[in-house]
Amino acid sequence: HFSHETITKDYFVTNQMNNDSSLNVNSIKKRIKDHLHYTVAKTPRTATDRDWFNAIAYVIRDLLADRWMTTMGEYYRRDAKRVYYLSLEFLMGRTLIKSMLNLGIYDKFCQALSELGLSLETITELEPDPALGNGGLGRLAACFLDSMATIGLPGYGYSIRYEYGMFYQRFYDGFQVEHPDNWLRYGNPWEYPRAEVLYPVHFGGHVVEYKDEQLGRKGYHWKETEDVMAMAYDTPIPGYGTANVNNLRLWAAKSSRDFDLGYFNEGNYIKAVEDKNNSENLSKVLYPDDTTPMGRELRLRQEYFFVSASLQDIIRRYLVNHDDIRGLPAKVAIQLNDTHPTLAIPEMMRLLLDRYHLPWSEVWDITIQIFAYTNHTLLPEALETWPIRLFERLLPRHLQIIYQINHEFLKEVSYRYPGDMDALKRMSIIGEEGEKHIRMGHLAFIGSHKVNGVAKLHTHLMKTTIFADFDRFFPNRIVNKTNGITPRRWLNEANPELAQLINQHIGHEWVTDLNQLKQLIPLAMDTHFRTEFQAIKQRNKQKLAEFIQKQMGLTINPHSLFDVQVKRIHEYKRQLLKLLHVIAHYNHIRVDPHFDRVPRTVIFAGKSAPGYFIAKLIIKLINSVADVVNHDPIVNEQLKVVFIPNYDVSNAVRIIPAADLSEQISTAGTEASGTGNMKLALNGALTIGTLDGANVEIREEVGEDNIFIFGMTSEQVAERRQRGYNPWDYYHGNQELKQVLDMISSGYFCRDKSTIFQPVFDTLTHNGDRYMLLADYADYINCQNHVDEVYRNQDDWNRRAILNVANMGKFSSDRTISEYAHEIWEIKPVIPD
Ligand code: T68
Repeated sequence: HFSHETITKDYFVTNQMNNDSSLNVNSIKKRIKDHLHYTVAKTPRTATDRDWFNAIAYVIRDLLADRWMTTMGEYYRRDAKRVYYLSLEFLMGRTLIKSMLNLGIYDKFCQALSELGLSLETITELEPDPALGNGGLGRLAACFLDSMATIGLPGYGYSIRYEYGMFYQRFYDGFQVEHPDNWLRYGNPWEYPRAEVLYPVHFGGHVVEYKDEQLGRKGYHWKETEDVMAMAYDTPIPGYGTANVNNLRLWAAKSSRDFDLGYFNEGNYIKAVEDKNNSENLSKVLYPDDTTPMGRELRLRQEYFFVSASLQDIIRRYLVNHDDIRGLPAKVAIQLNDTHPTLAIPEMMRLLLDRYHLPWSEVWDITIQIFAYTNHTLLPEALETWPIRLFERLLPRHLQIIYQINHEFLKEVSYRYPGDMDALKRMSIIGEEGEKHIRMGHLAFIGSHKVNGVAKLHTHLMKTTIFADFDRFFPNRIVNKTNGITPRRWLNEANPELAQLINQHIGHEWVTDLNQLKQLIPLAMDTHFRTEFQAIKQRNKQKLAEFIQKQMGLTINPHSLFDVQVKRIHEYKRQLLKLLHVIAHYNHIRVDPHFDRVPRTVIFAGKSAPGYFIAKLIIKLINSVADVVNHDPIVNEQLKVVFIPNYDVSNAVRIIPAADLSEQISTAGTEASGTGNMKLALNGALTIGTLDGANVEIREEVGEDNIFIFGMTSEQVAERRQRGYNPWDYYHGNQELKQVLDMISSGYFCRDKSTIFQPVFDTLTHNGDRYMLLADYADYINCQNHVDEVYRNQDDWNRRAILNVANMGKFSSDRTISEYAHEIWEIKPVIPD
């Protein structure tokens, strides 16, 4: 047994790279020039900046490779239990700076580059930002990899090597337009292709039952399948200040043969190549749907493809130095990041039953011991289901296995609740409403030994709503693991000046032990510290203002309050509520332009799912409001609205350190956790938010005086819904709100197409205002007025901001990962000597 404290104190190894005397500025320069010459095959005279980027990346990759092979060797030698984090998404962000910082070689590289006459800033910007994820769920997986490597846990990421990541967002006439993200166009220096690590993945075909004479029972052959090959690409994942380097293994689909010889011999070359392309399409593109339904066959194929390859690989690794497959749970833990990789459960069953010929009951025990499942949403439409018909066609053997799992499970349920037919119906893996379908959440729950939510409130709501039956049936299976973020990316890298200020006062241990930030608490009372803190925030704001000027041609006032809402565009996150406030504020300015107000810059960023009509219209509305407000001479310096296009990890790193106010305003009970809320608070933004997701715990940590809470609680929301909610009561009851809504519907913000925003008005009124914006409106406006008052006293604002930074220790992903390691995976750090 070990706690997070013991992990960091006993196991943390301080920066080994600093002791590596062979690595000095001159040797770094030589290594870079060598790679430019031999790997890139360019001379300093002919090299482009991108060539230099590649040469530098190869030098760093060499350093990673040494430690990586040592680490893998050590895991093997010690026969360590491993955890495999299965996720359809890893939103890694750029690698160059992160690796330099984690290896402790940043300063030396800066010096070397400058002596080579290169600009690190220019070169950094040439690295594509790998966006193999949608939002919080994918970024959480990336933060977890950083924490596992830093702590020294034997953790592996598994996912798909999408050729195209999250789309690139541009605005045309204020509308979101999606562009393909061809991130591999110039190659990827960080990855190692493993052409020899190749597994077949089967689809389709049919199942033949046979009598196994040896075992004296029935066996099953899955036959005449279509096969796709999965090929591995490895990316080393360095920890901070440690020699541990873990692995992220991504699968690419390759045709099972170059092309169909039959067609080829017939002279039908094109058809032969077409088939090859079709199977390779499997890993072509990431699905850009965040918590919106997506029942497409290719998605199910992606899920199975990646699960099947990963399990074959995990079992192969285990069998290298073990001969009894039944010992698997002692050496392997598998975490399912949402239900997307849930097919791993029936796939594990299939392999153990059909390939290793273990009996059902034993196979089931082994499976449950290995798997754990993380839930990331309660929204009913986002809970994954797949039509039975699709399974019959694509995965017939898995369907059989799922039916049997369900059969055994429902038998238990009916013993426990005799005669309760309704419980059987509610808890079944098979849903019968509409087309018969498989409920992936039920399958994941039943097949796991632990199921977790991602914040206290979320876990509580899991227990009392969507999984209430299951919590009663399997008490103690549901546990909470409040999300976290890596302080390396989100403070040390994103906000180097603040990091340095902190180092000067409390040392740098906080980078791997974020609770150390508590030592800043007394400094919140220190005028001199507050002044320095404010100066850093001011420079960060200045830098963001320059970026906005350069990218968008828009001038903003760097001395205004930066009011930031950055996240996926979704109705439940209520970007519209923020916009209602903006419009109301605008109206006040127009009525009384000379009133002394706190100037504000309202900054939005975020992508919408391409098929999510109303979210896309909200983007257009934000841009239209921005257009009107920013061009109204009466408004002048008092209010600006900015929608920064293409929110990704790189833009997050630019925006977050410059924020004063963090908008976390989802309807209570809808945001599972949020992680942007943590990033913003860690960088000294004050939160305005509802008691939703992790906001509840942020309030606990920073204290209620240092956060602006408004709106209904999740209980009040549930109660209002029960009682019957009528948005028109608020429309008619609040003159200011009515005016704002009428401006939206009347075409005030789009004179040439005056009805275009009617659907936005309708969702908030005729269509019932599902997320109760109108109910929370008045309290939100009051709360924003309070924000302005507090902001007028800059010194006091800074004091509160410092207390936010100082109290964010809990939200390090190191703490989160230590809890998973201890309470779910039962694994320990392994540090090479
Ligand atoms: C987010 N979920 C939660 N989903 O919304 C957020 N969904 O509250 C939480 O903090 C975060 O997960 C981490 O736990 C997502 O980001 C997706 O991106 C997604 C992707 C595909 C399908 C469904």
